[in-house]
Amino acid sequence: MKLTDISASLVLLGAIAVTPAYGASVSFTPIGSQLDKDAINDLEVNVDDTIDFSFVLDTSGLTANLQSLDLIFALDTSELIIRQEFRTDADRVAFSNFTGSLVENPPLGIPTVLFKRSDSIGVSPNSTLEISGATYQVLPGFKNDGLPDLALTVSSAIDANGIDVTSLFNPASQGIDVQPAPVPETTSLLGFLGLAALGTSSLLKNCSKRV
Ligand SMILES: [Ca+2]
Ligand SMILES: [Ca+2]
Repeated sequence: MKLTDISASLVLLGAIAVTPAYGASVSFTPIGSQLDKDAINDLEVNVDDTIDFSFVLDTSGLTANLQSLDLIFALDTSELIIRQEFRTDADRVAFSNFTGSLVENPPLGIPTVLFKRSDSIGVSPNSTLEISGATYQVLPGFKNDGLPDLALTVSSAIDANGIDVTSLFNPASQGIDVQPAPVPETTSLLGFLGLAALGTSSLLKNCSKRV
């Protein structure tokens, strides 16, 4: 996949639901769940919660070693602050070359980094390895806006034969929206307000009787 395709991939993120992976994938946990009507998976959290994420590479279905892997990683730093991010020892062994560079004019409008991994040997097919981990903390003002707060896209994958195997990674993208607990339904909120009003009026009546 070319860099010019990145925008299209990321724009599609919000509409892609996470499906069980039977082939190659790069995915993160927790995957969240569907808590509302927008397509992106959600994670219900509170301010100051810390969330530990684990990022896993699965090379199932490839026919030759994976020698090059480019990942686009976006984080909404207005909702999540980085407490720690690290590569695992397994990742360092598997990919001796590693770079990270900021993507200019990120399509989602949130800080986005292109991480490139490569190695002369790489990772054999049908392997699973945790490549990185991170801890993020929820910032005040986080919201349910149906947009990814954390998004991961496989932008390029090349095997030992020089074949572009990017399309074998499924899903190609994963995202999650951290959000607060749902607010009460409008009807029950109105009911509550009605009861409150009744309570106020009877209180006033009682007061006026005493006067
Ligand atoms: Ca959702
Ligand atoms: Ca959010």
